[in-house]
Amino acid sequence: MYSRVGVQSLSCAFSYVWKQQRQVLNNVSARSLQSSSNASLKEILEQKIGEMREEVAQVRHAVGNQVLGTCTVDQAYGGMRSVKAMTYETSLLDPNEGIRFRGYSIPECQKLLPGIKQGGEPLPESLLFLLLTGEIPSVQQVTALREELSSRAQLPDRVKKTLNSVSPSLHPMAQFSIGILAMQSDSVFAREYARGAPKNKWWEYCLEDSLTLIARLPQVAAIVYRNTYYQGKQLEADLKLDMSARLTKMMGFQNPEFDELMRLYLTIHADHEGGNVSAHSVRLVGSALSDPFLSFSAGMNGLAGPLHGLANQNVLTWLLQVKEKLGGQAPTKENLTKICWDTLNSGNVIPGFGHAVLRRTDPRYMCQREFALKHLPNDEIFQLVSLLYEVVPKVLSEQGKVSNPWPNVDAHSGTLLRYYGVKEMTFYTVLFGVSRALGTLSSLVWDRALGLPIERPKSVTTRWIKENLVHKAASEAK
Ligand code: AMX
Repeated sequence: MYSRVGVQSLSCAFSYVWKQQRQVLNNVSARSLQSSSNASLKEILEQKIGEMREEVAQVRHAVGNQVLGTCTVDQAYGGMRSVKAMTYETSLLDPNEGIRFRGYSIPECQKLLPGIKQGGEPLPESLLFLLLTGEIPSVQQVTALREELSSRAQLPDRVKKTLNSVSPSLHPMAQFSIGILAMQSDSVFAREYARGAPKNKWWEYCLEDSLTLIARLPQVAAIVYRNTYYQGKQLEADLKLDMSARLTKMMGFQNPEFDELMRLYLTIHADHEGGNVSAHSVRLVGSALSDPFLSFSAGMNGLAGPLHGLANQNVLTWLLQVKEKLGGQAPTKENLTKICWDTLNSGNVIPGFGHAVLRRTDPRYMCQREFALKHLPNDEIFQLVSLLYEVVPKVLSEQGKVSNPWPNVDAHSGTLLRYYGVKEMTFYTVLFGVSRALGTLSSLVWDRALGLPIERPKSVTTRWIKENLVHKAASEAK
């Protein structure tokens, strides 16, 4: 493994908010860095959790009664879009700049997080360390985490049996979720909670379950893949490999370049702050103290929706339809514009474009585009994707409905997977799910560490709104 550059070479183009956030991180890190560069994940977490509990108490003491966000009637009917009503520590999404994991942008993560080779993509295990602790790990620390995960990676036979008994006609995301639920009886959190574990220990049991889940997910995914598309011919897990290479090998691929793509893929899909459907489902279900297996399965059921993670499957389906409609003609801006309008006029969305928070091209799209420019510049589908990048935002802007006409992460991922041989589109969201575990479960550990209570926002009926707001407004207008 190779750690690429020092912390001092961080890009200096940070927004004010991020400078402040980084400062907080640096202050915390400065206190602990000397002792922690070789410290174990758990030791660092123990220290950070103590510090963070204190920090949260101070913040709540100082500004606990200030308004964080408001909610209009339109927002209540409109999916609570942009209502600031929760905290989430592992990542933050800026509408223009995109995601930052613990303060680090994707290009910064690509530079700073240890990978398997010089100049290569970061290891998702490195990102996991960052998400959990807020610290860029040393090579030694990532090696230790890899070993920890490997030691937990073997799937119990009873889980394999459950997965093998499921009909391969079930959507791979449903199979994946069943596989996750089938591991629930291994939950240390559920066992210790039932034994009366004290609240300040819950995060440790949550961490236990989260590491086990993350370690085993590649094999769950690979079994779903082989059962669905390869008549159940499964391949053994090579526990010496990092999780990305282990996953591709168990799926049946032997291509180091594809392993690198998988490292990038599993890194960039990991987390996207707290309000998206998968992250929020994990948080919400976990807040009832359902264990991490139950909580993560709930998140995966949300990820399986076409407006969320399933969009990666739908994008490739749509791209292949576009190709078919071209009927052998070379794609041009003109014929693609017409096809895009046909899609919209038939009442469908253009998958892979738009976002509830982002207002620019998703940096996760950009880093996949850069990967494609480096490794598959002449691929026909990549060239189609490139041309659509010039066409779709114009069409969507002209239509005038969308808040954001730019591509999101899903507009690109399927093209890369297909190039390396994963042609089964219905499987794509499972890979998204393997990655999403890194962020949502790291966050779940912090939820328990910070003692977050059960979530229970207040709802009202339309009648309540009429009685309390409409009638009031009408009588004031008289
Ligand atoms: N194509 C056509 N219409 C779109 C569109 C698209 N790509 N994106 C948004 N719109 C439409 C919406 O359907 C909505 O129409 P309506 O008023 O008739 O219901 C209108 O534009 C306004 O929507 P918005 O405020 O721009 O978006 P949103 O926050 O409600 O939804 C999202 C965001 C992602 C669900 C939406 O952009 C979409 O459906 N995109 C296509 C599916 C997709 O790529 N999803 C993946 C998102 C990333 C992820 O979670 N993995």
